[in-house]
Amino acid sequence: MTVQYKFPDGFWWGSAVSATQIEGASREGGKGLNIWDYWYEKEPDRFFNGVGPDTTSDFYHRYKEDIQLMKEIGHNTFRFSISWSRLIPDGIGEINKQAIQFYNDVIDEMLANHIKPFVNLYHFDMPLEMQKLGGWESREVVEAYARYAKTCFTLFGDRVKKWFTHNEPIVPVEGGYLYDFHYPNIVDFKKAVQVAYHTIIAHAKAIKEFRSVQIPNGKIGIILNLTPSYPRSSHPADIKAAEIADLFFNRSFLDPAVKGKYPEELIALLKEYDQMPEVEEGDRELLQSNTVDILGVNYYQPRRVKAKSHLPNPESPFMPEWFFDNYEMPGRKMNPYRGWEIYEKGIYDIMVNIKENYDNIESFISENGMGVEGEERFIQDDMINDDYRIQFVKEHLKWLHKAIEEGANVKGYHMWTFMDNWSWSNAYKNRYGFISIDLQTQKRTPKKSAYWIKETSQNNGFTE
Ligand code: BGP
Repeated sequence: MTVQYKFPDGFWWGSAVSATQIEGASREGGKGLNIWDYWYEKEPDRFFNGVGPDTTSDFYHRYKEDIQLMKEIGHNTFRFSISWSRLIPDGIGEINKQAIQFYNDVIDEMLANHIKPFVNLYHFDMPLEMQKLGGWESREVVEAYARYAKTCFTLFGDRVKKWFTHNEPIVPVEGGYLYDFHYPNIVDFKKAVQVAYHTIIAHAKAIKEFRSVQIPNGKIGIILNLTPSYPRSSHPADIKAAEIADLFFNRSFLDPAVKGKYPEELIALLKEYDQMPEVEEGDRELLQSNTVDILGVNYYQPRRVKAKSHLPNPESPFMPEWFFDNYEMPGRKMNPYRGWEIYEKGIYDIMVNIKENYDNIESFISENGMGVEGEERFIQDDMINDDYRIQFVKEHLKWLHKAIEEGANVKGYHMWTFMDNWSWSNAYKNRYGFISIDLQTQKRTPKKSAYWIKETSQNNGFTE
């Protein structure tokens, strides 16, 4: 059969999840609390319909059934995260044997079904005891994380060959320290910079541990949400606004992770506004000598910006938005449920940028997807007919295919997400999965897109 959009041999087809969003069992199996368990206890109203992270999609108990479904829909790879507070309940002390057993079982079950595990170490889920020390504000927590990372490599590295230090590390910075959508709900740019800096130092230390453990054929990377910054116009002020947004939200992690150093322009800007973080001797060398082997790219939406129309209030908290205004492009295509623009070409622009400016490092799409509210509207013959999701994936894959044809070193495409899961404050509002979940019974039912992805992975591509 001739396939119109054919992907390279061995292309990784799969999906991604994170521990807090699917495991449930938040107080079972010896797990310690993390900031989500704690924040929900404190402020349940900040979560959609008051639904918290305690049960989520119950993967902790149903992983066998879920892995069977993954196999059935053609996954050859799957990314999950280890919950730091499950493995080391207080973040630094004793290792929880039940957690070792659980993650061993998940990994073994995946391998027995020919699904390669991609494992991420940190997905927004700071152990509560570590947050009490200041979370990423604290250098002590950086050290604890490096120990946790080493523990994971040692325990699971015989079977797990793809490792990731962080998922979207800019998000806890934005959510927890700038825009009030993650615990600890602080608004303080200088702390945000410190948190971002410590996250990348922790990342480099984990890579150093990884190299010393020496996992045969092992690779380590980071997963970044790259949001291309498009200026409203070619006016120099708009272009400058877009460049600054790019520095803050993309290059702040992309450059140190891939190139081992921060962009000069970012350092100059932070110095000018007296917002530099505290650094320690040896940090620069640490970053330089511990760059990634592989880059995961999460892509959902572009960022459109324009030059500021008004000067910022000098009395207000210093913010990235002191340098640009967000721009609503007329006629933009929206996902109204999530409030995110859909711009498929963005995926291509990111890959061209990585090819041209980041040494064409090995990469893959580690998340892309579409959250839709009220999907039961689309049920026909007991199945959600999510044609909009199939369309969304196709259009993104076409652009990805074009980037690959032009030489981008892209090895796979993972969807967010495998089955409907709990989202950080939206809980189960928007559904993203190939598999739907009935929250009352936890029954899993493949959506139409599950059958589509199965065929696409089997054919290693698709025809329009
Ligand atoms: C990414 C995160 C995921 C996931 C996804 C969808 O930023 O890595 O954890 O949640 O976005 O976003 P949301 O759940 O906020 O709709």
